[in-house]
Parts: sequence; structure tokens; C-alpha cells
Amino acid sequence: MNRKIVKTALIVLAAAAIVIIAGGALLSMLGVEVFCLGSENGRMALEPCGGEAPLTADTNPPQIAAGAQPILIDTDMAVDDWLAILYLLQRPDVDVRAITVAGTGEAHCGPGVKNALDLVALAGRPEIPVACGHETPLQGNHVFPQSWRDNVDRLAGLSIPANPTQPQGEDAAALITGAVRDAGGDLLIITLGPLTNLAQAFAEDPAVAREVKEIFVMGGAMSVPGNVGMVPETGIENDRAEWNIYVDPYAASQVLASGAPVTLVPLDATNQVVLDKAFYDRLEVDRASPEAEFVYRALTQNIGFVNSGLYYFWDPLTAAIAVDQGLGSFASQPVLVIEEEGPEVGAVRADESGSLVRITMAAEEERFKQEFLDVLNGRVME
Ligand SMILES: [Ca+2]
Repeated sequence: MNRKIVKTALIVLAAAAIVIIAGGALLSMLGVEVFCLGSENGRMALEPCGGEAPLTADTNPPQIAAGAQPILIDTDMAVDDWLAILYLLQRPDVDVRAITVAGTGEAHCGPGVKNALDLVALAGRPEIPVACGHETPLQGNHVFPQSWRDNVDRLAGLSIPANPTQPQGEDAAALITGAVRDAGGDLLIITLGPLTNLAQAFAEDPAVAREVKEIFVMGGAMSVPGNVGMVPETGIENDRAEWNIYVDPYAASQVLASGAPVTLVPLDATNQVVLDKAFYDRLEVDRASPEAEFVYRALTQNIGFVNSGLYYFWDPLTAAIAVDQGLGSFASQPVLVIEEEGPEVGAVRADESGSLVRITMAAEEERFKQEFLDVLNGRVME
């Protein structure tokens, strides 16, 4: 009899342990912070599982230098966008004036804006204004894969301190126009997602395009395959288009033809700078700032992608080339965006009747990677 009671109790305990462990793992996967019993100053306390210290804001952000380049970042708040934004905020020769979120990109407007605000606060710049724009393309109905959107909406499961600053009441197009006018012809715009916001701003006031100093666009694939057709879950047959242009080809076409000077950073250049395990290992032992720590944890949460060998520095490379053009080599060429639905929709094609743009053909891989680590860690550039 006693043996039976003991056996039953053991089974109940084992079942309870399985429920607790599996439930914790499930909650973690869903982005819910799971707490474990740990000790703090010798006393028992609840702390995030895994034993990592909470991420805290940078209390020593770089002083913006006199004559720093004013910049607006238009982002779709995916993982590599976070890297690009933190890199730019850590450069003393860059003055990030505003961030606009492309609601047609990977993140949805609500979480994208919240994550952008929290990220600028992490970098010690909580006052930077953030606004979102249209959540549907100006034409067509292309969207990013849902699983990608879910991952970036929940900041890949990371939690960072909330920024008390509220989102801008005005929309992204109005924030772009205001930033262009405030900078008096000196604003550099870096776009890291679909071009919906910029096209909207230029549609509302075409003169704005001619007052922009330059636009750097992460987008397109000239002589290499696109990346839209590489995602099995979507079933899209298209080996020419790159995602940012594919999602809103009309918007991209409008921006290229707007009269603003445009430099594309296409897959031809970004394919040369892979974010692989070797780089992750370098970062693991070189993360002395909150920004570097955040990037390390974001990559850890996406380590499967890093290990795949198909993860690139798309957006951070674009950001770095925009402010350090020696990292790229360029050629000028007239191009068209294919807007017609079909197997090439969203492709950027060389065409004499198109808009003249500058195209980044190659990138300095090792110099970029070292500079990225130096800047992220707050090591002042020589
Ligand atoms: Ca992006």
C-alpha cells in the first residue's frame, strides 16, 4: 500500500515537472518573460530565466559632434534594422533627427513604433521622434511572411526598458517633410524597408524630394538572384525581386523617379558581407556597451538564421555606407522597377528609359565588420 502511494506521488511529481518545464519553454517561445527562482544579494528573488542581467539604457551615449550629418532613418524594424539603428546612434558624426516606421514592412505599426522608441531610449536618445505610415502598399497587396512579422513585432522575445516618450501624433510622411525642411537641404535619408513612407511624403509635396541631400536605399538585386523566391512558406515564384522593393514596387518606382539623388545598396553588395557564426563569436567577446549587448542577444535569439549562412548585414551595411562611403564602390546606371504583376514584379532592371541612380556594386567586408564592432562598442573612430 505504502509503495503504491509513493509510486503515485512520484508520477504526479514527474508530471508536474514536465508541465512546468514545457510550459516555461512554450511561454518563452511566445515571448512571455519566464521567471526563475534565483538569489539576489544572498536573498531569494525572482529573475529572468537564463541568469542574464536585464538590459539597461546607455548612460554614456556619444556627444553629437559639431557639423554632424543630420539623418532620418526609415525602417521596417526587423532584426538587422535594430543593428543599423544602434550603429547610427553610436556614431558621434551622425545626428539622427527622426525615425519613421514602414508599416508595410516586417513589423506592424504598433509594435514597430514601440520597439523603435524603446531602442532609441536604450541608446540614450529617448527624445528622438518616431512615427509610422501606411500599413498597406500604395499599390498592390504584397506582404512579408507572417512568421517573420511575428518575430520582429515581439522584439525576438527580448525585453528592454520602456521609453516614456509618446509616438508622434503626425504620420510618417509629415515627420519626413518636417525633418527635410528643418535640415535646410542637408538631410540624408536612409531607407531600410519598403519605400511606402517616402513615396507618400513626395506624393503629398513633390518639392520635398528636391530638398533631400541624398537617399540611401537598401533594396534591389541587379546581377544576383533576388531573395523573395527563397522563402518556401510563401510559395512565391520570383527569383529577381528583393523584399523591400517587392512589397511596394510602385512606391519604389516613385522614389527613384522623384528627382532626389538615390544610391541603391542592393543584394549584389550585401551578399558580400555575411553575418555568420564567426562574426557572432567576435561579438560575444567584444560587447562592452548596452548597444553591443542588445545586438548580441538579438542575434542569440536568431542563432539558427545566423548559422544558416544566409544571414547578411543588409541594413547595417547600408547605414554604414551612407555615412562612410569608402566602404563601398559605385556605378551609375538608369534603372526601372517592374510594377506589373508576374514572376519579375518588384525587380530593379537596368533600362535606358529609367531613372539614373547610383548603385553600390561591392563592399569592404572586413573593414565594415571591424568598424561596426568599434562603433557599437562606443570606441571613438579615428
Ligand atoms: Ca529592414
